Amino acid sequence: MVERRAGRVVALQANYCLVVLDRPGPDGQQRLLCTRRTRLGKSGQRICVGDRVEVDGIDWPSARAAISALEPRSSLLERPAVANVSRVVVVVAVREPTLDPLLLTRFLVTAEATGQSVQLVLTKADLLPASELEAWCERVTGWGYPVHAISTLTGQGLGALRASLVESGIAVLCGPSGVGKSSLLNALLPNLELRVGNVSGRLQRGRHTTRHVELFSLSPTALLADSPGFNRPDLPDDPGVLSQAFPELRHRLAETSCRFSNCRHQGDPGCAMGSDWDRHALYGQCLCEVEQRAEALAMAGQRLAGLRQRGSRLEPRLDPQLRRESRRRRRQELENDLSAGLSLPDPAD
Ligand SMILES: Nc1nc2c(ncn2[C@@H]2O[C@H](COP(=O)(O)OP(=O)(O)OP(=O)(O)O)[C@@H](O)[C@H]2O)c(=O)[nH]1
Ligand SMILES: [Mg+2]
Ligand SMILES: [Zn+2]
Repeated sequence: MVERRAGRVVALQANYCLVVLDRPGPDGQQRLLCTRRTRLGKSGQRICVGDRVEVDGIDWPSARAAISALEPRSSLLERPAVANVSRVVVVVAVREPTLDPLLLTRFLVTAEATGQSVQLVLTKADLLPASELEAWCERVTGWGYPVHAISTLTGQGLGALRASLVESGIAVLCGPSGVGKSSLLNALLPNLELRVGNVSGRLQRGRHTTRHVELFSLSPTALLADSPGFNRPDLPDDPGVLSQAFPELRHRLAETSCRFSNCRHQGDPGCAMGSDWDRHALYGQCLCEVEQRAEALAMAGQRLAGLRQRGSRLEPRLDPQLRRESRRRRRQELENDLSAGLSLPDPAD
């Protein structure tokens, strides 16, 4: 009989998945290096860190196996790709690199796309006067996010953060490079010794030290993922999805509605949101980008469908050969008219 075991993917390495089994094997092995069965690839199923899987073909002495089945996911964070997340922890530094509210907002928007709870960690609290730190905490609390201000140098805030992360489930640290995600994991799990890199240059950017997503156990039931930092999270394609990713907007719109159903929530008359909210301008910037991309996509779609925009009308796009033909025909007709004694219209008309 084929031996099958259930487990969870905790890391991806080139073509291999590192799977931790729910129950240890004969000699206590619990971590297996696994390939994927080809039929998994054929059904278009991509395996992510966090996925629940079934393995077979187990070779205990070499701790190898093959993933034969993938369980349905309860949630997915697209970037970094982590399945079955219960909490997304957006991590930004208060300094080095400088805290940019727009970049922070973009990270929060991608985190919201999971539909799971989102919290915020402000790192390097030791680099900012207490009053400025407090002001940041109040500001993001006003956006609707629980926040922990921490320092891995002084230990500030680490106890409270740990308490919030040991709830069962998978939490993911995500944020720009160099903000101290790996340093935080090292502080929470002192035996880990993950590589950290310093920040450099005028903008104090990180060096993309972490290259892979990996899950670590904070408690028997709580897993925490480190992830590679990146600097430009994507926005959704749909303005409606964008508005739902701002808790301030989401909560207001759940209570009351704007006068027009296609309201852009930019403080136009009849907008339930008005313009008197902190992230009004940040929302506007994100919305413009989403709308511009939607427009560019629509134009590309029309071009593919052989249509083009003429003022407010769509008309069939003629292929250049046909257009040349029809221009030649018009010129010919004009010449015929002229030779028949008709005059051209006066250019001043
Ligand atoms: N002053 C100060 N520096 C910190 C703190 N935490 C981390 N650092 C420094 O920040 C730099 C970047 O830390 P990392 O942990 O590598 O950052 P990261 O977010 O994992 O970066 P990537 O892996 O590139 O995404 C290192 O030089 C750390 O020593 C902190 O609390 N205070
Ligand atoms: Mg790192
Ligand atoms: Zn509105």
